[in-house]
Amino acid sequence: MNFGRIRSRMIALVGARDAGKTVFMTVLIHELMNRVGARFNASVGGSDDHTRHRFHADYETPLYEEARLLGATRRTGVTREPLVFRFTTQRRGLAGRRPQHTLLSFFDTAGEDLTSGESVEANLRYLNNADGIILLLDPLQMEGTRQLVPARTRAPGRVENRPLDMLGRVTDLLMSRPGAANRLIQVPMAVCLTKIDALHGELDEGSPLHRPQPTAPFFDESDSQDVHAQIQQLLHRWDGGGVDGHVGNHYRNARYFGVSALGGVPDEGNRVRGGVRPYRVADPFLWMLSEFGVIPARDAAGT
Ligand SMILES: Nc1nc2c(ncn2[C@@H]2O[C@H](COP(=O)(O)OP(=O)(O)OP(=O)(O)O)[C@@H](O)[C@H]2O)c(=O)[nH]1
Ligand SMILES: [Mg+2]
Repeated sequence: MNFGRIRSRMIALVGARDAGKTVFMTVLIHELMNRVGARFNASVGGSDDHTRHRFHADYETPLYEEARLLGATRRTGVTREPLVFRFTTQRRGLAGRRPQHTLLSFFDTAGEDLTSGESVEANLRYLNNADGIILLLDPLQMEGTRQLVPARTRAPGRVENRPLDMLGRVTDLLMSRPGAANRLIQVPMAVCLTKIDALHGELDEGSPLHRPQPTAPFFDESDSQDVHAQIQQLLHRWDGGGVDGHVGNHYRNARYFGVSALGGVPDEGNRVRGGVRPYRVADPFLWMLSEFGVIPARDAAGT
């Protein structure tokens, strides 16, 4: 077997405590394995036994078979091992069809590791090697949504959880790379508002976040631009201009997304009633794959 043909990409998942990282990763991978793969005629699976076993036992079974949400991800101490998945598509070339493999490593960071600059330095060095970063922000932690949703829907507010502070720590780390200080950060960054289900009532009728999620076998660029503009507006409404200004001033290639991994608010016992009904969870990931050239991007609304 020629392993030299396998492109390996590392995607890091970061976000403050309770932002929804563990749930997002579980649902994303479950979707990739069960639905999104078919959409792109791709197959997705764990690339080693450690990943296959851990994903099934620690992530998928509790959520999908027991409808139970996992507790907080514990901080590392030792180097965290990523879960590694293989995304395989067919590529047509002169020599006929051949498989194209992309390895994707996911780190499910503990939000606890992001509460101080020091601990970011110590625990998130791997961010410097990421080919893409998915940054999750919990809109329910933002000042502007406090009056909008019942208290039990929200994770307890903690000062060190403030989205802008957390983003600032990640930026500091990325800027400490040699030569990075006086240019925009190059790595693609998907900035996602999670738990969008809880704020459904706050969106205008015509919002792109009310549309059915795209199902065509390409990344829908025009739909994504609409969502980007909507999230930018929501960030200003709920969080002031801080996050948007920070992203614009530090990142060359950032895109906004709105996702719901669960599709509804869990009950008092933090159990998922009525099953997991994700909305747009795969979008940020598909954008990355299109940036990497693994899947095509197209303007569905365009001519
Ligand atoms: N309404 C709603 N709530 C969600 C969703 N995803 C997660 N939550 C809630 O947010 C809580 C935290 O989610 P986790 O995925 O464990 O958060 P995390 O970012 O991994 O947190 P740490 O591991 O502590 O860093 C869950 O227990 C749910 O109550 C969602 O899609 N919708
Ligand atoms: Mg977690």
